[in-house]
Amino acid sequence: MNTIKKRNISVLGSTEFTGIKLEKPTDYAAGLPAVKVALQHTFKEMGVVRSFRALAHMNQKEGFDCPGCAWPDPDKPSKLGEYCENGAKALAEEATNKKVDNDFFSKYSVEELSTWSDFQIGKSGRLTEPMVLRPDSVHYEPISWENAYKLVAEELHRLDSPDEAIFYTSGRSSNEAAFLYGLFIRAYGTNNMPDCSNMCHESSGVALGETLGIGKGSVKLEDFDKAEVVMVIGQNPGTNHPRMLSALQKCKENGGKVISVNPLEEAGLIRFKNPQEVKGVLSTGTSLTDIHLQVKINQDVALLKLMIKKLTVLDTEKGNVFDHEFIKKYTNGFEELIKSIEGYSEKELLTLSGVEESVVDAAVEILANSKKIIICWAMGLTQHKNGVDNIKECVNLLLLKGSLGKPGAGTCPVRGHSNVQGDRTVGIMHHVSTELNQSIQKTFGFTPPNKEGLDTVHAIEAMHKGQAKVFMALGGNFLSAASDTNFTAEALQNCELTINVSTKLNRTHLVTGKTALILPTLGRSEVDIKDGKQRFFTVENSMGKVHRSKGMMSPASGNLKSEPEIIGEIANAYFKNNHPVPWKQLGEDYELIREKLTSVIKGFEDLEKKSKGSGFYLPNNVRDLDFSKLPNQKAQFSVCHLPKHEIKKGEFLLMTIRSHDQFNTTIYGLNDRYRGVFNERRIVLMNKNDMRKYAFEKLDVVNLISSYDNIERKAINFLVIPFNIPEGNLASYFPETNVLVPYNHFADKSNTPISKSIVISLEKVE
Ligand SMILES: Nc1nc2c(c(=O)[nH]1)N[C@H]1C(S)=C(S)[C@@H](COP(=O)(O)OP(=O)(O)OC[C@H]3O[C@@H](n4cnc5c(=O)[nH]c(N)nc54)[C@H](O)[C@@H]3O)O[C@H]1N2
Ligand SMILES: Nc1nc2c(c(=O)[nH]1)N[C@H]1C(S)=C(S)[C@@H](COP(=O)(O)OP(=O)(O)OC[C@H]3O[C@@H](n4cnc5c(=O)[nH]c(N)nc54)[C@H](O)[C@@H]3O)O[C@H]1N2
Ligand SMILES: [Mo]
Repeated sequence: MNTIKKRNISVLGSTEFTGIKLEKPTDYAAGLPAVKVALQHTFKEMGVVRSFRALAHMNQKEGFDCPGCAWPDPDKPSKLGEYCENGAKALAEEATNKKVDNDFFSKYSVEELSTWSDFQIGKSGRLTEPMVLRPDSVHYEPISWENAYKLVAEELHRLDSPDEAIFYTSGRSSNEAAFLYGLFIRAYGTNNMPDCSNMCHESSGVALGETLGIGKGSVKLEDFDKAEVVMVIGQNPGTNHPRMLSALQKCKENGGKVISVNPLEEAGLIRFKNPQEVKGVLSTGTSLTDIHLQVKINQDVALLKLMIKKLTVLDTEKGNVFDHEFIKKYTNGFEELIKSIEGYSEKELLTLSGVEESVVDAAVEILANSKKIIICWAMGLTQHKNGVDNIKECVNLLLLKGSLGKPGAGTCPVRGHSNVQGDRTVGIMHHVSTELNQSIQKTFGFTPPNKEGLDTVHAIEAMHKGQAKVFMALGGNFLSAASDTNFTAEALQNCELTINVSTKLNRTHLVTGKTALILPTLGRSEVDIKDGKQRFFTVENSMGKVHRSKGMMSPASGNLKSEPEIIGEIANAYFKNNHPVPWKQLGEDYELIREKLTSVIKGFEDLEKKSKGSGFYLPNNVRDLDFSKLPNQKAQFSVCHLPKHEIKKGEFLLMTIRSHDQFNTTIYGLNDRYRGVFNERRIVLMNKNDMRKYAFEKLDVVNLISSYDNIERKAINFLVIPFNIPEGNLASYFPETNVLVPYNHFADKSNTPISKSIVISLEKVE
C-alpha cells in the first residue's frame, strides 16, 4: 500500500509585485513596435535562424497553422508574413529552446514550483519526457510511455463507473486528435467531456443554435470586404485577434464603417498600422473605429434594445429601415420582439447603458442606412450570467436588418483557440447527439453512452464531491483557466489520478491528484514523422473552413508522442485488443482517422482531398438561409430581459480580461503595451471619479473581494491604476483574478462562468 503524502502546494503561486512602470495608453495597434516585439520574443526563445525559418511557414499553404487564435488565413497569404505579434509570441512559446526534463524535476519539487508565478512556470521550457508524480513523493520522476499508458488504463478500470472519469479538452488539438479522443471516451462509456469552450464561446453556441440553427458564425473572411458596417462588441481584436484588423482595414478602404461597443477604448479599435504593408508601418495608420460606444459592463442588452427602439421609430417614419420582406419570409417572433421593446423607456435604457445619446444616435443612423452588417463579438458578451441573451439581442438586430445569408453580412463570434471550433465539430461535447451516436455505432460497431456528460463547472463540482476520481486533459491549464481557483484546486487534489497531455509546464501539473502524469506531446510547429513519412493534420478556423497544418521544426525532444498516438495507446492499453476499434493503428495513421471522420461527421466527405490548399468550408445553414430545423422552419427573434445586478455602495463590477502579453494562462511577458502598463500584472483599472469618491490614489495597494452566497473570496495585492473605464466598473487580468469567480455562478443555459461581471469590493492594504 502506498503512503499518501499531503503535499504543501501553493495554489496561487507568487503574488509579489514585479516593478510597475506606467505610460500613456497607445492609440494605435501593430505598426513597428509590434514587429520589433514579435522578433524580440522569437529571437530570445528560438534563436535568429529558427525564428525566420518558422515564421516563413506559419499560416502559409504548405506550412503550419498558427498555434494562437482561430482567425482565418486569407486565400492569398501576405509575402511579408501571415502572422501577427501575438502569433509570433505563441510560436516562440512553443518552439522555445528551453527544456523541462528529468534534471529540472529532480532539482525542483512540485511544492517549490507551485510558489512560482504562472509567468515563471511557463518560461521554464518544453516538456521532454513522460513523468509521474507518485503519491508518496513531491518530485516528478521519469516513467516509460508503456508504463504510463498502463497506469492510466488500470486506474480507469478501477473506477466503479466510467462517469467517475473526466476528460477535458483545450482547443489546440487537431481534428484528428479530438475525434479519436472523443471516440475513446465514448467507447470507455462516458460523455464527461468538459471543454475550454464551456468557459469561452458556449454562450454563442447556445444562442446561435436556438435562433439560427447552427452554433457557429455565418460570415466568411471576404464578407468583411463587402460589409457596410462591422460592429465589434465585447472583443479586443488588437490584442487577441490582431489579423482581424487587416479585415477591418479592408472594410474601411471599401467605404464601410466600424462601430465598437466596449467599456474600454481598446487601442486596436482606434487606429491600425498594418505591419504587412510598408506604408502601414511608416504612416500614421488607418483609423478604424467610426463610433465608439463606451457601454458599461454587462449593459449591452440595454444598449442594443435602445438602438432597436430608435430604429423601430425610424422604420415607422420611413418604412424601409427594417427588411420587412426578409422578416416575413425567414423569421418568427417579430411582433413579440417589437412589443417587448415598447415596454422600455429610452431614458431608462440610455441611463443603464452609460453611453451619451448623441453617440447612440450616430450609430443608429449608420445602422438605419445600411443593409449589410456584420456583428463580431467575443468574451465581453459570453462571460456573463445573461451571456446567451447578449448574443440573442445581437441576432435580433441582424434579423431586423435582414443582415444574414448574403454577402457582407452575418454573425461572427470570434473564436479563441486555434481549433476550438473544430474540436466541437468532430465530437468533443458533453451533450448527447443521437445522430453522432448512430453514426459512430454504424462505423465502429459499438454503442456510445446516451447519458448527458458533465461540462466544466459541473466536472469541478463532481471532483470536489469525490464523485469523479480521474481527470485527464488533452491540453490546456484547467486549474488556472477555470473559475474559483481554490475550489478547483481542492477538486483536482481529490482525484486519484490526474493526467495532462501537454507541451509546456503549467500550474495544473503542480496542483494534482494523488498520482499525476505528464505526457509530453508534439506542438503544432513540429514535424511529425512516422516510418519516414511526414504526417499532417487538419483544423477548422473561426469561419468554418477546414484545412491542413503540417509542422516543420525539429521536435523539442526525441521522446515526444503526437496526441493521436498517445490517445491510441491509452485506448489500446485499456481495451487490450478486445474492442472493435483498431485503436493503436488509428493513433498512428491519421489518414485512417480522416477516412473514419469522413464517414462519421457530416460535411467531412472526401476530407483527405478537400483539405488541400486553402481548404473547404463546412456546411452552414445560415449562409443558405435554411432554417428548416427550427420552430416553424424560421429564424427566431428572442425576447431578452435586462440583466440584474445588486450592487451596494462601495461595490463594483469587475471584468477579468487579457493583457497584450499572454495567451490565456500562458504569460508571454509582463507588458500590456497598448494600455500603457509595463512590468506588472497585478493591477486593477479604475475610473478617476471612483478613485476620488473612495479616496484611492494611483498605485494604492488593494485586495479584491467577492462575496457570493456569504462566502468571501479574496485576490490579494493589486495596484490601482486610473483609467478610461466607466464609473462603477473595474478591469483586471485573468488568471490572477479567477479566485474571485464563484464556481456555482455561471451563465443561464450555457454554464459559462461569469468572468466578465463579478461583483467585488476593494480593501485598501496600508
Ligand atoms: N494574444 C492572445 N490572443 C488570444 C487569446 C489570448 O489570451 N492572447 N485568447 C484566445 C481566446 S481562448 C479567446 S476566447 C479570445 C478572447 O478574446 P477577447 O474576448 O477579445 O478577450 P478578453 O481580453 O477577454 O476581452 C474581452 C473584451 O471585451 C470587453 N468587455 C468586457 N466586458 C464587456 C461587456 O460587458 N460588454 C462589452 N461590450 N464589452 C466587454 C473588454 O473590455 C475586452 O475588450 O482570444 C483568443 N486569442
Ligand atoms: N477569469 C477568466 N477566466 C477565463 C477566461 C477569462 O476571460 N477570464 N477565459 C476563458 C477562456 S475564453 C478559455 S478558452 C479558457 C482557456 O483554458 P485552457 O485552454 O485550459 O488554457 P490555456 O491557457 O489556453 O492552456 C495552455 C496550456 O496548453 C498546453 N498546450 C499548448 N499547446 C498545446 C498543444 O498543441 N497540445 C497540447 N496537448 N497541449 C498544449 C500547454 O501546456 C499550456 O500550458 O480560460 C477561460 N478562463
Ligand atoms: Mo477562449
